[in-house]
Amino acid sequence: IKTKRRADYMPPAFTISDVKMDVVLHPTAARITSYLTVKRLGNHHEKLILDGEKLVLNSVKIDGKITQDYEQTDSSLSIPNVPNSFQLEVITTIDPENNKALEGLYLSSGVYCTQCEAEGFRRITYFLDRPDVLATYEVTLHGNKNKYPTLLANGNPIARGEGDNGSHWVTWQDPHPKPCYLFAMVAGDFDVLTDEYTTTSGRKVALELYVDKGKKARGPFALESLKRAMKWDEDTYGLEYDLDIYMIVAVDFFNMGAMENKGLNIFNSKFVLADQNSATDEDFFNVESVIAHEYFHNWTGNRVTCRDWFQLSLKEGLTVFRDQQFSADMTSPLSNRIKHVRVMREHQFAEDASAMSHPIRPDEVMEMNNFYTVTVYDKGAEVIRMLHTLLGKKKFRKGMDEYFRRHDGQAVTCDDFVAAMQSVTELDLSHFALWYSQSGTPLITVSHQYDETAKRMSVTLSQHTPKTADQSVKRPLFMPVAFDCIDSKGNHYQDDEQRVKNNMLLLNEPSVTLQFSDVTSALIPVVLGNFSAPAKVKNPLPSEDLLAIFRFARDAFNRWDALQQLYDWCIEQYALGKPEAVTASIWDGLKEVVEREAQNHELLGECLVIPSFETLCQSRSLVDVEQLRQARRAFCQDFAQELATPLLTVYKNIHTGDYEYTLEAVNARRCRNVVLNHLARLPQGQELVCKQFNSSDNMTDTMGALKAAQHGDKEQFEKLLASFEQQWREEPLVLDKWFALHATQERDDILSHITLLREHPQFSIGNPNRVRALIGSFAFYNTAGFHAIDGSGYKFVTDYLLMLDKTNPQVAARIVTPLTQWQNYAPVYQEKMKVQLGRLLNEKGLSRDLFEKVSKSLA
Ligand code: B3K
Ligand code: ZN
Repeated sequence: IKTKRRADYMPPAFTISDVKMDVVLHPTAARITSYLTVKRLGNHHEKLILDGEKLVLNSVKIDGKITQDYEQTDSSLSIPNVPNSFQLEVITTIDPENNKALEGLYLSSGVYCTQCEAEGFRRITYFLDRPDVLATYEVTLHGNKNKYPTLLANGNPIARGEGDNGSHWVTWQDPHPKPCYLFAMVAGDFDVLTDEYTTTSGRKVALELYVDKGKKARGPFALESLKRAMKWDEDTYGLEYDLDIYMIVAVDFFNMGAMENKGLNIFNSKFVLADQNSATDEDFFNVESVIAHEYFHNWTGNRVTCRDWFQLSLKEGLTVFRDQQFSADMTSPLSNRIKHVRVMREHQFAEDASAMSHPIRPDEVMEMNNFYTVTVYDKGAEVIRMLHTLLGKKKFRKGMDEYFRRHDGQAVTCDDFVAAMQSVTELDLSHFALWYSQSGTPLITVSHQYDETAKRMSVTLSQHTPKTADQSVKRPLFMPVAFDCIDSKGNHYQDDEQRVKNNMLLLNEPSVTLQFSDVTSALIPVVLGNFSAPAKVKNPLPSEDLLAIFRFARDAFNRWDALQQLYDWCIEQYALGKPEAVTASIWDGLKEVVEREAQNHELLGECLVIPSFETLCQSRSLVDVEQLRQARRAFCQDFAQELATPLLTVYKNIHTGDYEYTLEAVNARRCRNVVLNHLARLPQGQELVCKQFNSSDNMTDTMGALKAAQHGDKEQFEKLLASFEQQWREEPLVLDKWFALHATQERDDILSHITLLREHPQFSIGNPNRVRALIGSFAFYNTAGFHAIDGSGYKFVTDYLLMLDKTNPQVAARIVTPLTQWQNYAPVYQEKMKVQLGRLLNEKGLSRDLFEKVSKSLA
């Protein structure tokens, strides 16, 4: 298996400017005829080498004449002695029904659809399957009229007609040159929701949403979200949609969330279908944000695309940043920011600490699908956010305008993006650009000293990036560190030299020391407001200082974070066997927090969430899983007991009324459910849980009650689970919530329990949503079961992956992630995790996807 390197990039030897395709659908023998306009680039005599996988080749014609002069391998078709400019016709046959990898063209539950990013187009026909080859497409689809009344491809429909034996055909034309990874086609029998959107400049766009028959009522929210996204992109970036029609198709079998194919997005139905009965507030939020994300790709990704796959963050980091901005505008900045930080701390920091560590612009790749990571996406978005912080809103917009002015219609690099930004600012971005090439999580350490006699305070911030599996030498980064200094009464202080400007410190050296003169008491440094850089912070402060930050800091994120740090410290005391270190005054401080913020549902809801086990792991090393898990659990139990009275008051005082999806109502439900989750650990909570479950008129409160119930009486929990299944057994998408809840249970027989659930009529190894819900949830979030000390959890997941890898390597390679993060755990766990990774590595015929992750993690 070959490693591809970023440094080896070469422009293509040929290009393809126009593609005409004729597709005759058939479950096991679909016939693809492609007519390609090919041109040699530059002065050379190389042969034309096209990519192709799992294709049956029927014929090759050059300028209309059949030729046998070609060579075929498993992954390519080479044709020597071609003219400088010619028409190539290739006919291939493929097998969509048996395509269980869900890449290329596949047929699942009666729907044909495609997934071409990153390198799936080569499973449809021979092609230069690389993003720097841009072509216009005209595609004709033929299919049975009854079974597939809907035939879709990118662009606009330009002709349709009837054929023999009950078939029909439609021709689609996409005038915008695009890389083949944005190609899509769909055939099926759907319900359609239609709407219309008029852009600022007056262009009318038809909107069409295709969903499974009978699911129409769950579509409107997605369509409304789309219109909000279109409007927002016009208002915020001046970007309008550029075709007459925008289509979204929801399918049940999909490897990831959604795909931004030009004019024809294909979505996992999980991110389209939503109504109050079947979807939680979180589901609604996700629908809106994924719809927006894919829409925003039309400019950041499609109009300006990537030169090569190493540049993936060019489109993904930027588009995630844009969808985050959008969501913050549609809902609220604080809860959004906290959401992103949780992803960074739980998942991205863990990736950096593992053998899969890579920069947001990777240098080496075996299987591209393995690099759709939290690093490329979420850390990538954090890097863009820092640029936004450094340049300010106005200049950032100017830089974006310049980026589109320079590169519309091109396939470019991350350097091109930074250069466009550089052109609008005096700030030298050359040091900043290190964020693209250096992997790892920087640690900012804060130390401070107060000199009582001199009445001087000094605060030192130093940065250090620990070496990672992929890079041993690290340099200091350039980062904006939001900084504030307060005293215990809440007064704010400015440093003598005014190195902190507008609460922002630009850290570009290994360390910097700030001086504060004429201060009459020690000050409290408040660091990394709004999570201004993707870094870890070590700023050990006593609990009273953390509570003071919560009370007085200007930055809401800092306030939330101070409590997170306090919880983390408390749990550590429990782990050290000193729970009494969490004194009555700390509990009192926490009670006060609840009482004082009782009306602020958004902040309180977030502040009452105890850091997850995974987040706790990131501030520790060689974690003794069992010890930390027990400590966290014991702390949660005491938390509920100590705070019972104020929590109960909050719960009772939040009246959510009839279901509405509004910001206020979402925050109220969220706060109430977080509180219920604590109360459920107490005898007096059982009734509340039951009552909420039975009286709920929406999925948010139903799931809130169900999740809370797992902390209380086991029998009652089982009862509620059973009643949930009764109600939703015909709705696999809803049942996924139930599968996931089962999979994360702490119970001694968890493995046989999951084995039993695999036999559930709605479970299927062929459906990625089911597999992620049951097996993925276990591997990622069932701390007790996955990390069982006898290694049985690791073995269980590995056994499953060995099976899954045979059909769907992409999904298998995602679920292996927790195993590859063995470095974080104590040696007893490490050894057992590595045994299972070894089993995977020894497997004959292991996919490239799994091989890359497993071999790297054992290297
Ligand atoms: N660009 C796609 C992801 C493709 C993943 C390929 N394995 C969805 C998105 O990021 O919008
Ligand atoms: Zn994306």
